[in-house]
Amino acid sequence: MGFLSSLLLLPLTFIHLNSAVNTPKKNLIIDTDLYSDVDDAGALLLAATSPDVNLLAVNINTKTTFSVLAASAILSHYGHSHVPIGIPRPLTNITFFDGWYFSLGEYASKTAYHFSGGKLKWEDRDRLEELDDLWDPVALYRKVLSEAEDGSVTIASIGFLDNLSGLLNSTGDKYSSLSGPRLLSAKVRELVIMGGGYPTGHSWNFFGSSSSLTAHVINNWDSLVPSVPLFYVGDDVGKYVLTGTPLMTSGPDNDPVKWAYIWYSYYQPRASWDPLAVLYAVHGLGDTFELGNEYGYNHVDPANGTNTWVWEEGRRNQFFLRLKKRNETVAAKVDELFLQGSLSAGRQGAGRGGERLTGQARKKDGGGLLWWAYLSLCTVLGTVIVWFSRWT
Ligand SMILES: *[C@@H]1O[C@H](CO)[C@@H](O)[C@H](O)[C@H]1NC(C)=O
Ligand SMILES: *[C@@H]1O[C@H](CO)[C@@H](O)[C@H](O)[C@H]1NC(C)=O
Ligand SMILES: *[C@@H]1O[C@H](CO)[C@@H](O)[C@H](O)[C@H]1NC(C)=O
Ligand SMILES: *[C@@H]1O[C@H](CO)[C@@H](O)[C@H](O)[C@H]1NC(C)=O
Ligand SMILES: CC(=O)N[C@H]1CO[C@H](CO)[C@@H](O)[C@@H]1O
Repeated sequence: MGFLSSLLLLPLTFIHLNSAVNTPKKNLIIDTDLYSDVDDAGALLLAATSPDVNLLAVNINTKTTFSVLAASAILSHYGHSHVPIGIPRPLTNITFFDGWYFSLGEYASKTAYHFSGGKLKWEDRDRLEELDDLWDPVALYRKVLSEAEDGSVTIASIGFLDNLSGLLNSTGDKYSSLSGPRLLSAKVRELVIMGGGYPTGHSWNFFGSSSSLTAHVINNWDSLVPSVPLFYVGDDVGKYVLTGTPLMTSGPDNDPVKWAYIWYSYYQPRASWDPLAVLYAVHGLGDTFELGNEYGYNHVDPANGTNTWVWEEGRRNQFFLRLKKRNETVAAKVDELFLQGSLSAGRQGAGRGGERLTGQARKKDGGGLLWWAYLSLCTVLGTVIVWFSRWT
């Protein structure tokens, strides 16, 4: 009876979580390389569907048209068409090709095409740079930060750090008279960075675009923005937390992130580097993470992006995270949030995307139907149990 009743209560818990309206929302800005790995799409799903998040902006740190369009499509599907998007210029038409394993697919252009939506649409792809709705990342950071309440913003950097370097170098403009570092000091409560290895590592997010810009941000942070703590989610944290299977097999057919995972990984689960960084940015340590250090700071080699922890007792502004639970336990939690988020979009009536998918592709799975069958079964069984307990 214990198992049966908890199975029946599960949907009620979901409904309860989704209707919690009184929790103060966390102001979040995401800086993402939504392009080469699909975990950025999973991270956007979490940020866009968490009831605890007020998503202020999404900055892209690759330069391709498809990243912007995919971001717009994903945000629009989850009911966030209003969230502004920034990307550095000039844009390119480059698409990801897995020339390393020859096993991963490309998802950004497909997501952009099949789920086109929001302010930046597939039809506009040749004139994106002319649109007022497409921001320069540094200008967008400065506008959104200047409008936010003091000390209220969390920035989750889940890609390259080039835009943050630009923000640190920025000076007063029409949005704020403050320099980049002063604006950050006034408005930001923490910067969460996915990248690096701890105590030492060689990480794609640190060397993949510009090692020297990564070094500029990380090596100068404590002197430029001493009041804002840095939290690192290293490669090792998410590497063995494999997620995406329930989303791929049981998520609604009209969900762009479900398809992004399928197109990218062909139904194989994927490491959760970026989703875990967003999970920390939203919920803090909780029962999922613990701090790996009490003191010290990160140093990045500007020549090759290799990072090394320097154990200096006097420095207590930077921390790297470790998992507090087993990989499988954390994966189950992320998977539950993926599925819950993707189902919540369907319930809100958002997400009419995916019209361009062929009938054949859509027929592949009936996850949405299964879910409703499950809910109906719960209702019927629940009624039977209530009746039964009255008679005994
Ligand atoms: C991208 O491709 C489109 C055609 O689909 C072309 O019109 C546009 O000029 C290209 N943009 C760049 C930056 O190459
Ligand atoms: C910011 O300034 C530093 C020098 O202080 C420079 O090395 C770096 O390239 C600049 N960042 C950007 C994005 O231009
Ligand atoms: C990066 O450069 C440093 C200093 O030259 C060197 O010690 C380190 O081995 C290099 N790392 C890689 C991965 O090449
Ligand atoms: C996750 O899996 C890796 C590889 O098997 C292992 O080294 C690590 O200890 C595991 N971490 C946790 C928290 O279970
Ligand atoms: C990847 C990239 O080019 N980033 C840019 C972020 O924004 C600053 C300022 O707009 C540019 O200088 C960077 O090049």
